[in-house]
Amino acid sequence: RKKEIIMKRKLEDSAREVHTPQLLEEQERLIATLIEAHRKTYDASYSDFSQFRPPKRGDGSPECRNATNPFLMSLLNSDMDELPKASASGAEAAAGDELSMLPHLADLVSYSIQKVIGFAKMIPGFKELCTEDQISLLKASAIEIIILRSNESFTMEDNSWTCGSNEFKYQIGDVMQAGHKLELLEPLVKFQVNMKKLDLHEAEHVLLMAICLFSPDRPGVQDRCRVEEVQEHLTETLRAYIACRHPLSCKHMLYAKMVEKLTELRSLNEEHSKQYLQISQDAVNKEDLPPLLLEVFGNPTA
Ligand code: 8C9
Repeated sequence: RKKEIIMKRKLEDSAREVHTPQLLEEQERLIATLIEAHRKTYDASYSDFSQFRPPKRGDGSPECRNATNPFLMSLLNSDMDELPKASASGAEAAAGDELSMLPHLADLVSYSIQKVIGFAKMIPGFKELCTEDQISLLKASAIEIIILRSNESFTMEDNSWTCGSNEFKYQIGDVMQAGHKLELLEPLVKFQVNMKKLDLHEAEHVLLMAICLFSPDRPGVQDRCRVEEVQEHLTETLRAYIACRHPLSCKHMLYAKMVEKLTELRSLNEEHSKQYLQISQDAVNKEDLPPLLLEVFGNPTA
């Protein structure tokens, strides 16, 4: 009888271990490190944005977007009776011109790449990789991590990325004025909405970005085993975190849903590569694309 009770208790104990894993001290520390790394590299006041080349938005009217008479248009639409000095190319006058948002968004993306690199360097295990592997991981995941981190500024109120003032509020139309096609931007916004609905904790958000970075199947990665080891450690930590910190009502399938987001990011990434090639060729004025952006996403003229 006594033996039976002891046996029963043992079984219950092991069952509890399976169903409610503990967050190990080491995992707690990892999460704290990642959160700190993110906070150091994500400025939620967006005060740096005023240093980017300014955004230029057309009024959205067909006349403006398809301006065949940019100079006439600018004179008719303003109180000026002289052409602005810097508009010899017509680019200034046609604020609604095809690629008018490109310089600003290119600067935003270049800035974001720098922040992602800073974040990566603070993830335990990243600096221990050889430089070649660090570069391969960053090149492949940069756009995915930017899309993930941008969820913090995304709002479902008007489906925009709102970074402070109206000047730095980005809607689909603004991104189209950087040469991106609606076919790519619709899934991008849908992705943001679905991410927002997951309502992730900060710990889950930063773990997802780290897991995305440490994907062993990226092209060019030499030491796949090391990358996989780190990724498994991160996913184990994420599972444990969800199991013991996330409220029962909403943790249902959360881990699976997060993994699904990584798959969706892959297809956004793939589509992006195609469009990037197009845009970088259209951007006749190559100065529009910062050197870091060309290095990370590729320079077709190099
Ligand atoms: O290759 C790209 C590119 C961008 C501008 C160019 O002039 C040339 C090339 C990036 C393309 C992507 C869209 C395609 C993804 C599938 C880019 C346009 C997207 C952004 C920058 C549009 C605006 C809102 C990717 C992420 C989008 C946004 C990010 C918002 C952020 C604000 C803030 O949360 C970035 C984040 O790092 C923040 C600091």
